[in-house]
Amino acid sequence: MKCYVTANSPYGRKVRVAANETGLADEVEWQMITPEERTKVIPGINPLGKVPVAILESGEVLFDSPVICAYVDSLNNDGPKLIPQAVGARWAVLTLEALGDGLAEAVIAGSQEDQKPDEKRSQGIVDRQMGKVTSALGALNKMAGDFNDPPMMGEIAVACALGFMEFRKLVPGWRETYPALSGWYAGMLKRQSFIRTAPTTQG
Ligand SMILES: N[C@@H](CCC(=O)N[C@@H](CS)C(=O)NCC(=O)O)C(=O)O
Repeated sequence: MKCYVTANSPYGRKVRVAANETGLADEVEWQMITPEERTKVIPGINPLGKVPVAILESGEVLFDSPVICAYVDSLNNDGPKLIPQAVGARWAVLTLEALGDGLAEAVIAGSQEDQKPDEKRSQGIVDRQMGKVTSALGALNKMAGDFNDPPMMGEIAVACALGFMEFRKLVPGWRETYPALSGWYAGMLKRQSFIRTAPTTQG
């Protein structure tokens, strides 16, 4: 499988962490591209023009990150599953993944709007996205004590979103405001899968 990612995409990081956690990272041909290359190359593969996107040996194209992560997990027959089969646990894991992905989406939308020059920037959009970020952080702080250890797909998505939020410096002081969540996140950052995939450049 070939997988296109950018260095700092929280969604690309999810796939990279999932591949590391399942021991499959070396079996993926990673295509680390710049945002400029993404604009040129990816629309020919994914009509939405977004990464991550994977191309299987068969030529089949997979997107978006929940689909690629589920595919990676389906290849993992030896280690612990990132997405459980059991009905109750499965939907809880996938819903937490959606909350993590939604947090990342609000962080991206909020920071992109915030970076615009004053004459183009909408404070209403920034406030709306920041409202989602704050509400998600509050909910996650309450849930952190019950998170799976080792992490499953939900925890991985949440930690990737938090990593991107810190990288963009969007919520200064969040670690003090949400101590249960930040205590859990500090533990996640020690995992090899997160150390190996940390954001590196301003992309
Ligand atoms: N729901 C998608 C979101 C993917 C996404 O938004 N990727 C961003 C990078 S973080 C992207 O490629 N943006 C380029 C664009 O929107 O044109 C997923 O989970 O993979």
